[in-house]
Amino acid sequence: MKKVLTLVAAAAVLLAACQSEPAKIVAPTTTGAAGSTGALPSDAAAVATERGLSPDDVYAALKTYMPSGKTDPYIMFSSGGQAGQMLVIGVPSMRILKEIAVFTPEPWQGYGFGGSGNKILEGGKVDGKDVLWGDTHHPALSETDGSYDGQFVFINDKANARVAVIDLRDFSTKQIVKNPNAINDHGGSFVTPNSEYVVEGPQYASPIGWKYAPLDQYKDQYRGLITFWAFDRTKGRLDTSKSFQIELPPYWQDLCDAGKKVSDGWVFCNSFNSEMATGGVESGKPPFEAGTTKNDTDYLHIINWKKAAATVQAGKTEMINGMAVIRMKTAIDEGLLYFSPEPKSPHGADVTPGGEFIVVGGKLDPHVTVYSFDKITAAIKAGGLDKDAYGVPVIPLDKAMETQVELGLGPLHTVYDDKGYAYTSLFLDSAVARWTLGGPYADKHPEKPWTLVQKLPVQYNIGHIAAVEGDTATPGGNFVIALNKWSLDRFANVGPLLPQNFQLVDIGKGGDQMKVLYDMPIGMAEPHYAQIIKAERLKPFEVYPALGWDAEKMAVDPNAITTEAQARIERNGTKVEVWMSVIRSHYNPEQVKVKKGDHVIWHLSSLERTRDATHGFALSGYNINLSLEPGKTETIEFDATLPGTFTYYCTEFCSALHLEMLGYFLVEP
Ligand code: K7E
Ligand code: CUA
Repeated sequence: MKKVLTLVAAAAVLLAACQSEPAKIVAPTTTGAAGSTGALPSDAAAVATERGLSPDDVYAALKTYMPSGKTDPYIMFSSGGQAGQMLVIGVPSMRILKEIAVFTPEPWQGYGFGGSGNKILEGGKVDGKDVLWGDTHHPALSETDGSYDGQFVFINDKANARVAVIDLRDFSTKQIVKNPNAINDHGGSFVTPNSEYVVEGPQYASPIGWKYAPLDQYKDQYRGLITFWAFDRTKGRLDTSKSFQIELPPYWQDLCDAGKKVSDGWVFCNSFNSEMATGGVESGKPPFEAGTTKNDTDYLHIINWKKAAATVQAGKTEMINGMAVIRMKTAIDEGLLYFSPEPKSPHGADVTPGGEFIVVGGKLDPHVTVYSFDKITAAIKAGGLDKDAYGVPVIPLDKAMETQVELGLGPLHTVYDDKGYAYTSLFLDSAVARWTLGGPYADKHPEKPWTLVQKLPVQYNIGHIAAVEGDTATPGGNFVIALNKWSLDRFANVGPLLPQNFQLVDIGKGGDQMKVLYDMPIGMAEPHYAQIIKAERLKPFEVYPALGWDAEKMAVDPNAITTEAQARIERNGTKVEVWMSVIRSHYNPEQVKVKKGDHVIWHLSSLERTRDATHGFALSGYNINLSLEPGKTETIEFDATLPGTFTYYCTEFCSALHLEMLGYFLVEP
């Protein structure tokens, strides 16, 4: 007779085993009473023994395994780093669901190979020239009242100061904007609590509008510049005409976070290089790494964006390259810009769920510094503040600080759960620190407020940390993910360039110890930040809502055809226009004949309504490649400069006769 036990009993056995020293996993002797969740076969223990799995390993497997056909409760949107893309990952299974093409052409999605993706990528041109990659850092899901609403996600390109808009109805990029006055960014994207603005904070100071100025004019000519891109939710687009920028001193503004709830209307950014070092190690000056870390403190930037928006309304701006800019002096006079000192090379500024506190990590300090929004506003009201070198009022640290919490070496970023705990990445310690919040969070957990309660080693050099909705007004708990920069000994050797390591961490129900559950190699770039949303908040299309759908405009395309009978070719002088239908398993027409030099406009409409019945369209020799999901229409336009006999064929294995889905494109010399 087969020995069986319920999953619950199995978990109990495993958990008991986990508490003790490494032990062998034994098949339990109880039989019967298999619950509706099914039974665990006795040979599970044999598998564990054969594979050398510890009780902890088996627990981790049970927590992360996703049976075929079941879907994850959480979805992570991760930066795709230097790949310029965005990753979509199921949590806790850690399965990659999609790589969304953003700043870099991507063939599977037909993005940047002749179709509408080309138009979107054009928005990202720098000075009229293609820049076909990006260094993506911080995804920002759109929010309503400080919580994710599942409608859009934004991401920045640090290398070129660009921001992209992805529509979550079809998980594809709709817009890229180039910052007209900044050449790099970092403190973005972050959204204000109702996605009124997408914040793009600056990084390395440079003259506004990418002008030239020698480095000995750094203090006068170089500036920081924070951008507030106005978001039109109905159109799903950033609107430059309603956006604005604020000129800042040339300290290197870093990460930002928007206030929410009690601090709605404010944005907080950390900064480094208040020293205004300009490098020059080659001419005997201190290198940047020394020059930028001389001072004991830098400045937390405290910006009242609602006041800034009113200042723009009142016309107290200067137009620079088509963007309204609030000059630094105006920002100071209007009382919308303040500083407060931050200890030792800060990184990360993370607002607590209710908006009461801002937690700043100090890369060279074992503490995180917790600022109180109440104290900040009281200090501003009291007035009489000293000024920095540029005249910005500075709130003394002791007037703004709630407390400091000693966590360990290299605290960077902080996220939150639903039980009053904060989780901070410790880069130098390679650890996740869990600590208790105070104030209104103190009665959510049993420990003393503002105290470190556990440090979990991770592998290795953790940068960002993500938690389920852990940067919103309504954190979800259950898991955090360590975004580790180094993986060293975690995976099979694939040569000197190693994958990054995303480690899934079980944070339990509050009092339990954190545990690493799963290592996920990211072998395509170095992601920075990620956000995790409850899957139930996402409501994407299954197929495009109507035949002839233009996915860029999110509307029916007037050039679409909706029946095969409408397929045709029309010639007008040297202009040839093709209306092509695409349905299993043929294109119509199957022969397109033009003359060398003709201008070709080619509309392709998928007539499919079946889910997952995607067709491709690859035109040999012309660098054209499209993805035609059910209902989608795409248009390509080109000059037939290369004479010869070409084929176009379907690149998705759509049916048994997929190989027969092709046509001839004849370009007569
Ligand atoms: Cu890598 Cu947020 Cu760009 Cu910190 S940043 S790690
Ligand atoms: Cu259509 Cu293969």
